[in-house]
Amino acid sequence: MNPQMELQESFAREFSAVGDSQALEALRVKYLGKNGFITQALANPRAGNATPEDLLELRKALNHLKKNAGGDISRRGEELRQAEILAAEQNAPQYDTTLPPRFERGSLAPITLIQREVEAIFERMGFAVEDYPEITDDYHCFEALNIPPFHPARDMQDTFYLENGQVLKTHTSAAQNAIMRKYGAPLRAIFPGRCFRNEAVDATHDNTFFQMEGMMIDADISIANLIYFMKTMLSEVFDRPVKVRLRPGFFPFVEPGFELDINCLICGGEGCPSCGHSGWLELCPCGMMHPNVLRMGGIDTDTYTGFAFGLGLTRLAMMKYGIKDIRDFNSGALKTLRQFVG
Ligand code: FA5
Repeated sequence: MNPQMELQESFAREFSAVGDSQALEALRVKYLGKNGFITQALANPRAGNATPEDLLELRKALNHLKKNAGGDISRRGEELRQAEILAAEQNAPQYDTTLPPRFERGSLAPITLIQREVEAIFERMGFAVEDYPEITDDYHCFEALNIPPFHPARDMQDTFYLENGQVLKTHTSAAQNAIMRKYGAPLRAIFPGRCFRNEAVDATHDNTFFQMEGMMIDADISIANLIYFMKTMLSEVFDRPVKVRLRPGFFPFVEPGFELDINCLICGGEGCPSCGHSGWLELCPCGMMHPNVLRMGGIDTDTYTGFAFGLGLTRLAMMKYGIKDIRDFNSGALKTLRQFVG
């Protein structure tokens, strides 16, 4: 028998005995690997005292064998792989998907809870809820709010600048211009959002916190309207009359401007670390929108006036849920957050 016939027979015999991928791979290496029988036979065909024509024929036959063996191996390999996957699936542990989960149940974050509550209150009063990006530009965050470059009011809101010159918004007021341009007057909208400031962190200040801005523009809007909406919102949030105080406050985008403080509900006004020992918590600066801001938003100031407020949503959540330290919100303080599961 010539070497090609011998190899063909022994390959066929061993191939038919293969039962799994490992054995198949071993067979492939044995016949077709670098030192495999067929590879070696092709590299060095020996056929007694064969003529060059015989050797040529032998090479052809060996190449044919190599091609067939390779094809057989890859077809069988695919069959074995499929069978092995099926067997693994059948042997995998079976899960009863109707069983209740064994992991701990989560909850909505306190900020989300308070945000939804305040949104619902304002929606009932006819306000639209708007969204605005966290990354904005200098124009929207400052200039369109009557804060030109180098205005000292910028010092109060040091922020994080991106390499392309954009900024992380320091306050939700950054959306005022875009919303005025989008809707024109008359307008009632609130826009919650995450704000960022480069400032020292303590029990009431974080570098990342939430605000909720509100804006109402119409004919004859006055401070009385502003006070009415603020009081209604706060007494609904706290389910009782809340003591508030208005102080004059300076913000270049309102005139007149106020600071609306609420009596600290954690210490009842006695003074504690949560209110900086003052008994009051600065919650909601507000004021009548500055005519420059209205005009930059495309509003006709002969016909319309408006008020705006910037509610500290994270601080409101602290008051409502008795969370003493603002750092608990972003630090994954499970002891605090677990209270909201239920
Ligand atoms: C502003 O951001 C103005 N844009 C608010 C405004 C809107 C005024 C419309 C007038 C008209 P202020 O920097 O004071 O103002 O922040 C508003 C509220 O956000 C604060 O009262 C406070 O409740 C909250 N706040 C501010 N800085 C922080 C901070 N670092 N951590 C947590 N809450 C903060």
